[in-house]
Amino acid sequence: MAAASILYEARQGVARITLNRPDVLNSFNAAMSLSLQQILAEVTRDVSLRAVYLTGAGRAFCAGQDLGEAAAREDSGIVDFGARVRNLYNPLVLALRRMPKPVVCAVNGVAAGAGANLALACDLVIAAEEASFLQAFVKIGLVPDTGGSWVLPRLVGSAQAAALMLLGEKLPAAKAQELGLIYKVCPGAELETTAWDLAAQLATQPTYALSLIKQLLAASTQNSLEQQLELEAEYQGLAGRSEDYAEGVKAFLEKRKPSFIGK
Ligand code: T3D
Repeated sequence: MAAASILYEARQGVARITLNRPDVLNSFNAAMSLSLQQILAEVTRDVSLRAVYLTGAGRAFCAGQDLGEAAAREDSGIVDFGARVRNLYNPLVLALRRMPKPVVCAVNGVAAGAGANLALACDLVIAAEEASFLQAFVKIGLVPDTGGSWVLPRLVGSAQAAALMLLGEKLPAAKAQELGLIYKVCPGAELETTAWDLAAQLATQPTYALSLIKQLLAASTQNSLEQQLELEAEYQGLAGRSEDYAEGVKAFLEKRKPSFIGK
């Protein structure tokens, strides 16, 4: 029986998701994308899960599209790449961005093409020192997808984004951190513990406020200052009515650690 292309378990309030096609550097075939879409939809709905941890099995994070599957498809006739991107990759980006809980991505090795941009759709990206990021699309005559052309200029500015997308060169993890592409780098042997501990800690935090913070960050890329100030006021109105706010203030006054329930 074929191994599952996505491994999934729930522990300590964290949904742990592993891309699991290590022989092909966890590259995406259609089945893996559809399976990941289904898991992300379930995790979105499950209020007992308050953080997500995403990583890859073996020595890579994800090498983007499975080029073996692509070659087989091309042999059998014309391929609608637009439809594939709409059906297989765009839903993943939107699910991660709209996930009402924080997503920590542990990039354990090379992240190429759609794999790089899948990582960049997560909220906090931690990479192993030996990991790298690669906008590989141009090397095979494609354009960036999976949100790359949207997120890269916003993270690193248009000059660096242009170089990354037009040259398709490998960017080592340390350089990715220096440019502001990712949150941080750590030794490979410490990646799992560092990223997992962060996800587990986030799962004890005021999840509702975290989800509103994610929405504020997303909206800030489009909004004027006036619009953003108004949105902050609106969301503060919502957060201020949450049970976690009441608990946070009570715990502060009682000089103890808060016990947040995520509502
Ligand atoms: O229809 C659609 O889906 C359109 C959407 C497209 C989105 C995209 O993501 S386009 C970009 C596709 N990805 C790439 O072009 C990356 C291709 N891979 C590489 O450039 C390199 O493999 C890496 C830089 C990622 C890693 O290099 P390295 O030297 O560490 O490993 P390697 O030796 O090249 O690869 C190891 C094995 O994985 C090898 O198989 P083998 O020889 O051991 O049997 C290799 O063929 C396989 N592999 C690596 N990447 C892919 C792959 N197999 C299938 N698809 C891959 N993307």
